[in-house]
Amino acid sequence: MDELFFITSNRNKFLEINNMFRTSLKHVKLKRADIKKIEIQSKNLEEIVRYAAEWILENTDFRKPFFIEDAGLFIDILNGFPGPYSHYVYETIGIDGVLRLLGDIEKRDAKFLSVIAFWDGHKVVTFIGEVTGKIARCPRGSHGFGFDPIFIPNESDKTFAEMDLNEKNLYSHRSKAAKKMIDYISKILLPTKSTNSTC
Ligand code: ITT
Repeated sequence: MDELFFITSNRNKFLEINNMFRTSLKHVKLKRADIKKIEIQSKNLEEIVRYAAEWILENTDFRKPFFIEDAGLFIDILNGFPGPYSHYVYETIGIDGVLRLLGDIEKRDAKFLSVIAFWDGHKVVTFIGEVTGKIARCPRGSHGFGFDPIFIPNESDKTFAEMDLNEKNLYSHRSKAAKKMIDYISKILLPTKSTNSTC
């Protein structure tokens, strides 16, 4: 495999994973394709992303190795809301709306989940990444996208938006899912180099 397509409308998501490919999987060129895909209603990101990958295979003639990724912010006190509806919630009530829903509440635990569905040319394989943290009281930082200004991973005092891309990748849900996919590609799909040239 010398090229792999990330099917996404979100340039920031592409940049985050591309950064990992450039250091961990140099000989596979990551490309972005923005193909319209279908999203079913489900609470389960893995179900949503697997269905979308299979839909692409059944309804388009795209047959190069590709993956798609679905992510969401799950807030404990809101029973996991917005979760799979994160895109819609971001577009409608946005960060301010989420902060209003939480008000002054002390319990601000949340997590980001990322699920990648990877078509390896034969089958769809999924990889999951998770990061736990807290919702900040006010937005901070200017990097990243989406809910980055209000998410503080437990291992840091900064919001994701106060981190550059490399630092966010140390903690993020997406980098954890992408690392599993990169390991899978390295072990399963890339030919291993022989270390003994005499046999
Ligand atoms: P594609 O489905 O085309 O890849 P998208 O922007 O819709 O792009 P998702 O469905 O995966 O991406 O994400 C849903 C929303 O969740 C996204 O629009 C953001 O508002 C939020 N989100 C996801 N990952 C995030 C992250 O790493 N940092 C901040 N917000 C994130």
